[in-house]
Amino acid sequence: MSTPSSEPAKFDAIIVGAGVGGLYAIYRLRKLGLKVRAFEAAGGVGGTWYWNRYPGCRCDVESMEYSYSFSDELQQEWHWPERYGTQPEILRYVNHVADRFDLRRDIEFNTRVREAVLDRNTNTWTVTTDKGSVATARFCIMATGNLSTPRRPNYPGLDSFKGKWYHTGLWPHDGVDFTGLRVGVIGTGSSGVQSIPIIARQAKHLHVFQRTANFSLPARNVPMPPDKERAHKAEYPERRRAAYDTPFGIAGYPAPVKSALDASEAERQRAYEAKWAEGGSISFLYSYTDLLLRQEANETASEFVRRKIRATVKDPKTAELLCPDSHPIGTKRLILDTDYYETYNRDNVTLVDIRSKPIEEITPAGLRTADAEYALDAIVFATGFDAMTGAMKEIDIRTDKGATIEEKWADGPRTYLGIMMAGFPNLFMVTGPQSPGVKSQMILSCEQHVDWIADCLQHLRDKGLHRIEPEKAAEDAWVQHTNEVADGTLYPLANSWYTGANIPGKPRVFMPYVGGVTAYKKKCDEVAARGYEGFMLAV
Ligand code: N01
Repeated sequence: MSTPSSEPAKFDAIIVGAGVGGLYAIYRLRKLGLKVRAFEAAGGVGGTWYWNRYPGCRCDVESMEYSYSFSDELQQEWHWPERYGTQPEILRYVNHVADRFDLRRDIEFNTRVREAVLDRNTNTWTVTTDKGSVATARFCIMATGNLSTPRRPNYPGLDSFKGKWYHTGLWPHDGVDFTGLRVGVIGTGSSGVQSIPIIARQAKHLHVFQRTANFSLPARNVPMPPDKERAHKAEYPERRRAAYDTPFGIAGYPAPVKSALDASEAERQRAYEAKWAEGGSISFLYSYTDLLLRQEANETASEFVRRKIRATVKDPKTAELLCPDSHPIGTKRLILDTDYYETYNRDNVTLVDIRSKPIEEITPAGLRTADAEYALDAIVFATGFDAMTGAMKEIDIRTDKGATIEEKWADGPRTYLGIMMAGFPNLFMVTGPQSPGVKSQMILSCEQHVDWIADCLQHLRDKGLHRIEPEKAAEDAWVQHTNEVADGTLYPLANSWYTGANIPGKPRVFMPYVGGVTAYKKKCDEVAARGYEGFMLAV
């Protein structure tokens, strides 16, 4: 890599991020014979699984599915010890992949990309890092992740806090021992819900500060049954293919055939009970065809879970506070937990409602809400991320014609297929906004995008072309289509990170594509088959 005073290092493609998507991009582009360089802010590979080391962190997609499909030897040889992978196990797997395919030699770790600037005359991206080093490439691939920009609320007084504070998305590598401490967890999304039961077992007392109650289902994690693993591996290639023919990119769940409103109350209860006992979110949301489409149908499932909460949590006031009433079930990321609601039956756990009595400040001794003071030795911010657009917007992405990402996405993201943006040629995104990424099995979506990008680069090379850029009309149509699809569902009703509602001042736009993996992949394949329809290709 060059220093500021020397000539920029030259590559064919620069990849930003060495998470699941970035690693596969290195592998795939290298196979095309391209000279690639990846920059990674972390000290190691793994992206989200590198940073999110909070207690209880575990994937909510089953481990036999949540893994790469590109190498049959890899998927046959790797053994997942549990139904759902833990963070350490997934990180071990990603490291294994990096070693097995010798990917590290093309990655510069502990290096954050600050700026990416296009020269349209030469079709060259110049990337500058926080080390001041500079590299150039014809193509730039943003594998920057959807949940990689942690955010905590801007409460006054944090600097004065005498205890220690943490963010779940930036957890210390050597862990945290909460034994004997008075701990406050702020936030009850997936990260809070997964960590709260474990922190409660260590802490002297745990206060959970909840602004919005969320729906959570039991994960029912178990050691991997050997017969299940054998059966899955025997059919791996077919199952991987079948996954693309499902809405969420996950095979093995029979598609629903009936509206919830066409079932009797007793039939619905039986169906929901069976799914509750089975564990997992896809299975539950697949109970009926219209749980994410019609509020009345959704309410039958929402109320089923509320009844479970009331039956589990002994203190009725706490139970009521934990019952979500602000959004239909599934319209925020449906959480999977182990003993979450049960944790509120412990004597050392107190739920605090900060919707009616917000946190006003952090004090030297803890925090103060509108009506009380809480003495704390440690505060855990489980407050989420500037999702989907945050990581890209932290980089100063611009062209010599004056286009900037800041301006381009001022009113929300605009992309064609979630892969490229008009005005920013040769800049690709892996699972960008307006693609199904976060609403699918992420590794499958990363592979799909990287394969599409690699095929596109091959096509350009075969035709002697050097530039690709979406037509503005194609982008406008895709943005409109994405919005229309979302508006036909219940998703926009929730104040979620899908809509940017969790970040003050962020434009409220529903960002993922929820038309399903099948329809999306078909569209991407058709676009490519028609000579990259909707894109301008040039020498
Ligand atoms: O973040 P979140 P997360 N004052 O945004 C609260 C993936 N993930 O890190 O809802 C007070 O969901 C906020 O309250 P509200 C998964 O896709 C996956 O938990 O905005 N509270 C909410 O309760 C997930 O969806 C896994 O009212 C504030 C919480 O903090 C995504 O990452 C595990 C606040 C944030 O919840 C993000 O999950 C973990 C404020 N100012 C994460 N600001 C698995 O695979 C925010 N909150 C299982």
